[in-house]
Amino acid sequence: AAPGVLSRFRGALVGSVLGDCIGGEFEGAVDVPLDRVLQHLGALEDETRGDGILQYSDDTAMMRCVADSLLTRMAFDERDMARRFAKEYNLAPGRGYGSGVIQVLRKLASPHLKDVFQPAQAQFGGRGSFGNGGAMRAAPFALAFKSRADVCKYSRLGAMLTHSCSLGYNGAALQALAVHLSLQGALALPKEFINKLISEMEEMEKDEKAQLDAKALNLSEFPYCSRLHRVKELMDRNSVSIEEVISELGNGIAALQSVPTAIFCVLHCLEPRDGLPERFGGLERTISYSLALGGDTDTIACMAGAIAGAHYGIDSIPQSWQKSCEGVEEADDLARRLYNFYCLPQFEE
Ligand code: R7I
Ligand code: MG
Ligand code: MG
Repeated sequence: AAPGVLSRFRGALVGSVLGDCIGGEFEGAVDVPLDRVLQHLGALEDETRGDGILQYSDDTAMMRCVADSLLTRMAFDERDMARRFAKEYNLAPGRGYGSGVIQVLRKLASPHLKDVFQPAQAQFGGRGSFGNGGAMRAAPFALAFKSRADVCKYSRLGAMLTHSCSLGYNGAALQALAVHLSLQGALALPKEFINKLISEMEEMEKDEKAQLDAKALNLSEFPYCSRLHRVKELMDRNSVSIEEVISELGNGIAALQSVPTAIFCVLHCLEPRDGLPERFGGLERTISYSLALGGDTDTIACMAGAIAGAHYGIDSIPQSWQKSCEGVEEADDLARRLYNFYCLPQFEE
């Protein structure tokens, strides 16, 4: 039976934390053989290792800030969210933040700051960051807002607090939309799922700023759309090698090289795959496969984990995996509270 809505909400945030914690092991690795991935996952079943042994990184730290802010303010409040990012960074600066975003987080801590979007705009010579830091924390927007338009609007604004390049904030919107559709069960029809994402991104990438950024960075005119078309082509193929996925879609720290990749991981793992244990369910396959790509593994697994968790629900996630990861209980609690918020009648369209 298809999971219920609450189970999907919990699966989304817990799946996201799991991807971050489990994927951290291989972040930045060039070549990750599948046996090493399976060995790493096998060790999670060892009960002598202790609870919460795998720590979360900036991906989860910032996702929690997003969720906390939306719940406390019961709306998107950019000043509140910015303050939480800055405070979280100050409390735990060693969580593996991107090297550029640190400067933004320091500026956001200033009580004299008038425009909270300004520090992000000063990054990388004034174009802003195209890193995947906006996308990695975007899932809670899909749990807080009902309409597709609101999910897009607020996930983009939330990303703009640190990422003012359109590739950065449009990547965040793509990730939030993928979670939004998955929560609604849209992955039951994978072709329609990818087509919906493409048509949403066509609208987003028509925007003047998006066109200017794409040109300045020497990309095609509709960079996300063209990657999503490649995802679609890869979906149609019987066998795809890891090398092809990396060369067609990327596995890097830029949002463009990681959000479509995470979406592909989910779609590819809807079915059993060679090399992955038969006992694995879809979420386990998705996270294992994301790790085997190497590169920005914590973030790709975190984004894929959120989309997959929203599809398969919380009961698909092994207890041993949940126990091994720091911050799972907190994520589960945030998901339950976001569910209650989502269900409030005054937020009906
Ligand atoms: O995007 P961001 O928050 O980093 C997130 C990543 C995730 O993988 C996390 O797990 C963590 O490891 O970091 O942080 P940014 O510093 O904004 O961007 C990340 C990196 O992307 C930067 O340090 C740059 O190397 C690169 N980058 C750019 N390089 C050149 N020009 C981002 N934008 C640019 C750019 O415009
Ligand atoms: Mg990280
Ligand atoms: Mg990362």
